[in-house]
Amino acid sequence: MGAPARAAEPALVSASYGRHYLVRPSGGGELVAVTRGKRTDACVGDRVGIRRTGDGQAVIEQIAPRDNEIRRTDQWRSKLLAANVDQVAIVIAGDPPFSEELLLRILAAAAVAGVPAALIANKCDLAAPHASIRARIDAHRALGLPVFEIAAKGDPSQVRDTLRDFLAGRTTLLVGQSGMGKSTLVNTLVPDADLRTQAISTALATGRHTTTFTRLFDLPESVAPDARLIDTPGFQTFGVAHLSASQLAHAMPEFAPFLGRCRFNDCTHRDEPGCAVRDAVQAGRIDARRFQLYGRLVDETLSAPSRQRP
Ligand SMILES: Nc1nc2c(ncn2[C@@H]2O[C@H](COP(=O)(O)OP(=O)(O)OP(=O)(O)O)[C@@H](O)[C@H]2O)c(=O)[nH]1
Ligand SMILES: [Mg+2]
Ligand SMILES: [Zn+2]
Repeated sequence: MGAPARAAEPALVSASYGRHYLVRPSGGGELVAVTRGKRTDACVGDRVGIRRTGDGQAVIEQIAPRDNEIRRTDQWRSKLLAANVDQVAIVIAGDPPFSEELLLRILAAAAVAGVPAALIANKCDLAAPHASIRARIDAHRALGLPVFEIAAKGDPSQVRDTLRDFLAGRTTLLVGQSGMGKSTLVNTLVPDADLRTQAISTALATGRHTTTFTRLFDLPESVAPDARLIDTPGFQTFGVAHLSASQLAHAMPEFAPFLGRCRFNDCTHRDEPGCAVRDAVQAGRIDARRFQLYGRLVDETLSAPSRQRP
């Protein structure tokens, strides 16, 4: 009989860059870690069991079942953004202009994951660009989405006052296109984030300005109690091929009154006759542009080569 295997040490994944991770053992500190063998499916927010190796590093041995996970699926590849989050904050801005379609894609992924979403409309100090997205901000408010308007580069105390209640007691995943100001916001809310970003850049051998790794930060108690923020790399695509047509339809809040009223039970609300959703679009009760975007997402999901389900 061999010696009994030592129980894995509990830890939280606090950063990921490719196959490299940082983990926080429950006893404190932070270690560089890798997954065992070819496993690459750990992500920030995962509760894991680790084994320390001699060189002050660690191997991730187990991943605990997740409460939720946010993922995107581009053509062939599925990518986990984070797990076990309480909410998703999508950062948008007028300059560079945010994409309505990308926003809808993230909202759908969050809705299907069962994670509440909110919008952070950043760079409100840029008067003309901000005015150019005003109508779209209001449209999302009208759909029931919380929206916070801030200037992450502006007065830090104003940013804190606007976001404190929203962030307190929760783990918030920051997502959005590149250049919207996610990292700037983190730096405003977490005074030593810049330093810690540099430290991890060295540890994980990167050094670019645009964010290349996903990173969890604890907010100082004075900014928001018991709050964590996860900064992520910006993206230019956000595939939703892992979602079904029905999941996508349920992710559209304005479809809700019409779902279940179509002639066919499995209506995808594309070309089917007797579609209550399309009737609602024609009657002006659903925004035609949003419906058109929905159609593109459904086409993508129906033509996905091998639909991967989490
Ligand atoms: N005027 C203005 N500029 C801002 C504001 N917030 C961020 N910026 C600028 O926008 C640019 C992009 O900011 P980042 O914080 O790097 O954006 P990001 O979303 O983290 O980008 P990625 O890491 O590439 O995803 C930088 O030049 C910031 O200085 C703001 O509130 N007002
Ligand atoms: Mg960034
Ligand atoms: Zn229908």
